[in-house]
Amino acid sequence: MYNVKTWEHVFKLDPNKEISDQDLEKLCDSGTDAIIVGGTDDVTLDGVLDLLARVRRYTVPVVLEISNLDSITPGFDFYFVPMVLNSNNKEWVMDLQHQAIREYGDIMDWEELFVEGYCILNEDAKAFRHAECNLPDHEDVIAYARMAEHMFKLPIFYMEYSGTYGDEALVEDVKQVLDETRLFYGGGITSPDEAKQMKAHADCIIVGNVIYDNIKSALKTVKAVKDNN
Ligand code: 1GP
Repeated sequence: MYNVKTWEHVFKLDPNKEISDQDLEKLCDSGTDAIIVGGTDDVTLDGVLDLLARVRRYTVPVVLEISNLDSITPGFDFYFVPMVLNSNNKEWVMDLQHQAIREYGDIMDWEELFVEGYCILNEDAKAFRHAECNLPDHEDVIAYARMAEHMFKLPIFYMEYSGTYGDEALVEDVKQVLDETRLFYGGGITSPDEAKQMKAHADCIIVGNVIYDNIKSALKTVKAVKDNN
């Protein structure tokens, strides 16, 4: 069985974006640790099922990052559930999760479920507005990370800069306060150098947009991370 705790590199595919079979094959066979299916806008069950079926042809583990109740489906290896720690609206912290468990609690395999303590740090990201976030300062982020590890015992703390390259010094400082909780970093990684730099601090980096903008650079981020060991 796959061990999420050892993952270092993950590609995130948006079910609302087109990807060719050739590019998908390259991503799945790249040596990445997993493929996450997830997005913010117009995530539909059809889009999720289409990607699930296409990624399933390969051996790479595939994860559904749940963005809405309508697009949840069986068949994934894991389900990642975002809990947006810096949202102003309790809905994104626990109410959607509560509804999902009300609906699917009887059939859930709890071993497949991982809660991600999300901290969304790019004010211009769609997810930031969508989840009604406030922008935390340095000390706020450190405190969210500590809450994730010591209060909520979350397996993952996710620094989400979606669309922009984040603050390396902050990622480094967050890593210092995490021990059991894995630090995921995502946002604006477009080159092997950026991948390497963020991976120097984060346990796992998530590569998204560049897949659609420059597949060659996207693929190079895998080797950059794996060679760093
Ligand atoms: C998005 O963190 C991921 O949820 C990756 O971000 O799309 O900017 O690479 P990018």
